[in-house]
Order: sequence, then C-alpha cells, then structure tokens
Amino acid sequence: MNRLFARHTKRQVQSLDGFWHFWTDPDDVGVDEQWFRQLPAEGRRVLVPSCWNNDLGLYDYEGPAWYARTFHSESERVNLVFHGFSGQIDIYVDGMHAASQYGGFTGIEVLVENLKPGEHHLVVRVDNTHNNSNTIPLARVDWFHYGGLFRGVELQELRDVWIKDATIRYTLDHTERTVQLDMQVVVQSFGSELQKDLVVEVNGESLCRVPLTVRGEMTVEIPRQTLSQVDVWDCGHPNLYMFRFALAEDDLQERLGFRNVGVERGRLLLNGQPVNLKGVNRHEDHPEWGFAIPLHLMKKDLDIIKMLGCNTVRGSHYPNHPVFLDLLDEEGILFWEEIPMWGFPEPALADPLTLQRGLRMHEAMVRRDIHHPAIILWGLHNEVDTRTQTAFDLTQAFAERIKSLDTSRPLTYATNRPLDDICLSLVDIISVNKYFGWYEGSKEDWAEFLTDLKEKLRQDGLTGMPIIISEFGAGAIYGDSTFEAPKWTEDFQTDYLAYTLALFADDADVIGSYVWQYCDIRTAKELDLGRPRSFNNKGIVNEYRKPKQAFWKVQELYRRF
Ligand code: ADA
Repeated sequence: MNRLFARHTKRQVQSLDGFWHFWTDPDDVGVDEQWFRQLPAEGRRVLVPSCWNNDLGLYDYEGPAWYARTFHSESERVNLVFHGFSGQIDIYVDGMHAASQYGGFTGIEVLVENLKPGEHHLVVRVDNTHNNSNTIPLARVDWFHYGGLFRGVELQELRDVWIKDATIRYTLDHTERTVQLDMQVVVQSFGSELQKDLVVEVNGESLCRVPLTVRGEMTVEIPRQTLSQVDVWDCGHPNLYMFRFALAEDDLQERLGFRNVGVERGRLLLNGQPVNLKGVNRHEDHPEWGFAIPLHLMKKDLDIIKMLGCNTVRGSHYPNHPVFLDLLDEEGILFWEEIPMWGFPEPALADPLTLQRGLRMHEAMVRRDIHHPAIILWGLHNEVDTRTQTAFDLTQAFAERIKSLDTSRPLTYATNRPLDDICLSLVDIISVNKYFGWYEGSKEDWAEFLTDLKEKLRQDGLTGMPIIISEFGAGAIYGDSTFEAPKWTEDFQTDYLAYTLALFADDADVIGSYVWQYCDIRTAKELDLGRPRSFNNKGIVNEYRKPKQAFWKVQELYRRF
C-alpha cells in the first residue's frame, strides 16, 4: 500500500508488488553484458517491496543488483512509479533504457510510451554502492545501507490525457476559519488538442470548473478560490480535506489539512499557539524488514510513540514512507523531514555532485510531501561541517530551493558544532545534536553549553532564536541492568534521559527535544565507532520494539511537560 487513500479513481492502477526475479551483480558486469536484454539463467525470487539484505545469504550485500518481471498493459502508454529504492536506479522496458535517477527515498515516476497492448518486460538495476565523496548518504553513516526496491511499485495505464501533478498552496486565517487556495495543475495531452473542463472537488463537492484547451504539457493556474468555515488541522484535531482534480478520463486526489506554522518571538507556533515539541528520532528500520517497514509496524510504531507522550517525530535521516506520513496526518502528530545528508566533511561538501544531488533531493521531497499537514519543519542536513564557507553556500542554496517551492514551513538543520557554526542565520530554528556525558564530558556540561550557545547566538545577532535539542541520548543494551549503572546499561540510559529532559524543560529558550532514538538500529559497515552488535543501541525500545527502562521514564516526563 502506497497511500492511505486512493490517488486515482478513474486511472487504471496495477500493483507490481509481489515476486520479482533477482540477481546480484557483484562484479558489475550486467550493463556490459546487456542483462537488460537477456538475464543470466541463475537468479532467485525476491519480494517487492523488501530489502535484499533481509533475504538469506545477502545480509551484507551492497552493490548493483537486477530485478525483472513482466507486466501487462492494454494502454499504449504507462506511468511506472517506484516509491522507494536505494542509490542509483536504471529502468529498462522491453530491453530499452527508460529512465535513471540517483537517490530513491522519494521514488521515481517514468512515462513509457508507444507500447503495444499486451505483455512487456521490465528490468530494473538498483545500485546501493556508496562512497565518501558525493553519494547522499555517504558510505560512512550511522544506519545500514539496505538495498533494493524497498517501497511499492505501481503501473498506471494512461489515456489521452494525464494529470501529472497538482499543488495546493493556501493562506489560512485560522481565527476566521477561511482559506484562500492557490492551485496549480500540470496536465498533458498525448493526442491532438483537447478541449475539456478541469473540475476541482473538495470532499466530494464541486469547488470550480476551469475550461481548458490542452496541447502537450501545460501548467494550469486555477483562479484563486476561497473556502469558509474550514475545520483547522491541529494536533488534537487532525481535520483533513480531500481534493480531487478531474479532466476527461483522468483524475488525481490530494489530501491536506489547513494549519499555520510559524516562528515568532522565539516560539514555534501552530495556529498561533506555542508548541512544545516532545519527540523521538525514528529510523525506518527493523531486523526483518530493513527500510521496508510493513504497514502494521508503521502503525504500531506510531501507537508506541503516542503512548510515549510524543507530539512529534523526526524522520531521521531521510524522507519516510508516504503511508507513515499519512498516518501522522491522521493522528495529528508533527513531523520533521530531511534528506539523507549526514556527516559531510568539507571535501565532500565541496564536490559539485553533492550540491546537485542535494538540490534534487530537496526539491523531490518538497514536491512529494508539500500537502502533509503533519510536516512542520524541513531539515536541510544533519551534522555536516557547518564551520565552512562551502557549507554556508550549500545550506543557502538548499534553503533557497525549498523556499522557492514552499514558504509555509520553517527551516532548520541539526548541527553538532553549534558554537563554531557559521550557517545558523540561514534557518529559522537552531537544532542541536550533542552527547555530553556519552561521547564527551559529563551530562552536567549541558547547562554550561546552553549558556554558551545563547551567548554565541547573541554575538551572531540571533538572540531569541528558538532552540531544539534535536539529538541527545545514551546507548543501552536491552536487558542489561546493574546496581552500578555503568555505560551501556538500561539504568545509565534512564538516568541520562531523565536528567537531560528535565534540564531542557526548564530552559525557556528550548522549544523541544527529540530523544536519540526511538528504536535500536543496524549501522553501516563503514562506521568505525565500535558499536556493540554493530547496532546503534540508543533506542528506548530495542529493534523488536520491546521497551527499555528509559521508555517509561521518558513517558513519565513527556506526559508531565
Ligand atoms: C549523531 C547522528 C545520529 C547518530 C548519533 C549517535 O548525532 O546524527 O544519526 O549517529 O549521532 O548515536 O552517535
């Protein structure tokens, strides 16, 4: 399942999930040997969506791999949608290269034309090879580079006209409960000129009708519309509206909620009211599924997170499954979304491909997810070397690209060098990752650090900027408890989180915190931090979602604050 509502009611959509044929290509010979025309005899069956590292014998495999299956289409043109894959993708239809892209957390759509009605051959090469120069993420990160087609695949049969995209931007007066809508729809006609009305409906009722003459691809600006008596989306009131755009034989549905997010006088405001963020960082990871978390587990994760007393999740460190975002919209839980740009040192920041890939990823993230009311923050990157002019230029370029698409959400990034950071003025909220008492110093150093940070903000002319503690935590091996409470025990983690959460709650400039992290996760082979089990063990539930002691302490505090 790729969304929690039907995106199309007229368009013929087939799921291509299920068994595909699969080959690893460790020597990377497939392209030269033209496997897209003729695949080797040996192979195996894998399930899509899934990560190949969760199949027997492939636990550690990173590199190129090939997938193949057939599909049937009555239409001469189809839109193929791959909702999530790792690294580089190349798609071949009937032996011809159809598309390629680097970066798969927001998926890819491929228009294929001139098909003969009937059976076709689909071959996909996915390559999750990472380096430490310009892949996003780099090879050295603190999660595992699961490979594969890890989200669903769809085939959409297109007729003579195609609604490619619809964007709804709005201005909400949340006290008057009125909304002004500015909508843009991208349509494409494949045949000769088409004269039809574009019809827009909201919750099943007609909103407007725009007569169109469609030739080729065009962007339609719909005259501004107003809605009154709207039910505003809020944490306790996740009111959602379904928009339907229909043109001739095609339609597209988008769901959104109306709410205002902003930063004023050092606070994050949701519909004019200050919000205190009580959150966790969550990776999409499970020993059995890798990134390909099934719907049941997404829901259970969210149930656990709500039980913890959270009102927000940070999608560390990449765009999450659209269904998880739909669930957040429905539950009224806030979300911080970011691209997988983690720990870039100066040389990697300066690589021209880094900027190019980062910009594309930001644009794809905003375009895919702009309608989710749950998303309240765009995160530009995580722990890159923000002491440098290169980082400043890159951060500025990212911020500008996002603002060119969406001005309705504040921007932030997570810095681990806040006192030397030269990029803080580029964002609306300062977010800090620090591990005093774990990697450096003692937990008591937090207080002095916060004083120093405010002084640094004052010197930079940024006094009063809201501060989020975006990461803090301690590793604990599930089940390990002693009287002495040394590092790696549940007792140590519990004390650590109790101390830090109380300190942050007492600080008027800190508007919230995201515990590192929700669950234990597998880490990358290249990470050289000596992690027990090769896992990041800072979860407050383990990788099977069993609660550690700290879970109950965080629950007590989050429920109290
Ligand atoms: C960093 C990073 C996280 C994780 C964490 C840790 O702040 O952003 O992804 O690696 O440290 O556990 O050390």
